[in-house]
Amino acid sequence: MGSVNSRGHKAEAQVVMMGLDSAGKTMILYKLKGNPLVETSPTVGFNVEPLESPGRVSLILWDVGGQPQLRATWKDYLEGIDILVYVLDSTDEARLPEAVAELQEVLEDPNMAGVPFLVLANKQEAPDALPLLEIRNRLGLERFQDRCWELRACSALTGQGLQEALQSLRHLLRSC
Ligand SMILES: Nc1nc2c(ncn2[C@@H]2O[C@H](COP(=O)(O)OP(=O)(O)OP(=O)(O)O)[C@@H](O)[C@H]2O)c(=O)[nH]1
Ligand SMILES: [Mg+2]
Repeated sequence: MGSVNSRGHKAEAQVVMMGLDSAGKTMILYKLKGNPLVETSPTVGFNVEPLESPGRVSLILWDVGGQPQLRATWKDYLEGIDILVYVLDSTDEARLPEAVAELQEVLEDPNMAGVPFLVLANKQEAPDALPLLEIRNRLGLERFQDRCWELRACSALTGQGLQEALQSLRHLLRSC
């Protein structure tokens, strides 16, 4: 997937965003697009939007619904993927083990071999958000030792950390 420009570099990268329901994927997508949503409803299927950035690789961002009954379809979005963005709800400590288990399952898909990923710890502006360091520990670094990945804090509500997340995406796409 993805077209190639005249210098042989990919001109377009397919970015697939996954994570448990209510993690904030759809809010992130539209905040990045510059059309922030006041309210969202659970995504059934997916949203897809281009993120233009003159002179650089443009990103096609797929936002896939995360409700339990939709997760069996996640593997259908992994063919030809250039990078995975996995969104965590930093306030949902109870479901963090479930979120990590689902990420692990995605990473085991054959289409994910050699594909870098970015974990976004969203809702960081919330007073009850787990700190990034805590999330890093709970993710279990040793699990991903042989992979190219980054972890970033963000808030789709305030926009905090989203530009840095884009920088991480570009860095991972360039160097992995
Ligand atoms: N406090 C806070 N709430 C957020 C943030 N991002 C999203 N939310 C809220 O979390 C809820 C779920 O957001 P969505 O973007 O619909 O979540 P989703 O990951 O797309 O969920 P599915 O489509 O079901 O997979 C909504 O009520 C949002 O307002 C954030 O950064 N901070
Ligand atoms: Mg959604």
